[in-house]
Amino acid sequence: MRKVITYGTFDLLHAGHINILKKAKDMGDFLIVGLSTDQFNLKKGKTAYHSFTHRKIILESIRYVDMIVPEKSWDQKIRDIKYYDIDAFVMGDDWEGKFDFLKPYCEVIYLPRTSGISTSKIKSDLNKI
Ligand code: C2G
Repeated sequence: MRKVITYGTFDLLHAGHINILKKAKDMGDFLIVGLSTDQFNLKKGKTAYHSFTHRKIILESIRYVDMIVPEKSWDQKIRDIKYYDIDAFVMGDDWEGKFDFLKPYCEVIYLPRTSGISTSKIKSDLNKI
């Protein structure tokens, strides 16, 4: 069984999130999502609208997602890849190159982001209403 992992906040879920989750799942048989905790988001300098609990409920309902684990720190990825026996790590290409240190442990794949949509764009557009 080919296992894929990806990480993110997945706040205010939109088509860009769904597209990468679908593409990541299509690269294997089992997709694990490392979902950023609210505490970790503070370290990422972002505050999600939905709590971790709600973002997890929403993500669990997506057909492409097989398992969700909390993302609590920047340095858990190697541990996760070994522990869950991951074959491929997938991220949007806004992260291009940032996770190449994972290459000794699994395939590292950066996929093109879906243009024209982002959680921050949703927030700023709503503020203009
Ligand atoms: N994404 C995308 N297209 C968009 C918006 C987001 O493909 N229009 C992808 C991102 O590239 C990322 C995933 O969707 O791979 C989740 O995006 P975020 O929730 O914004 O995640 P991020 O804050 O980038 O956190 O350790 C990694 C971090 O947790 C990633």
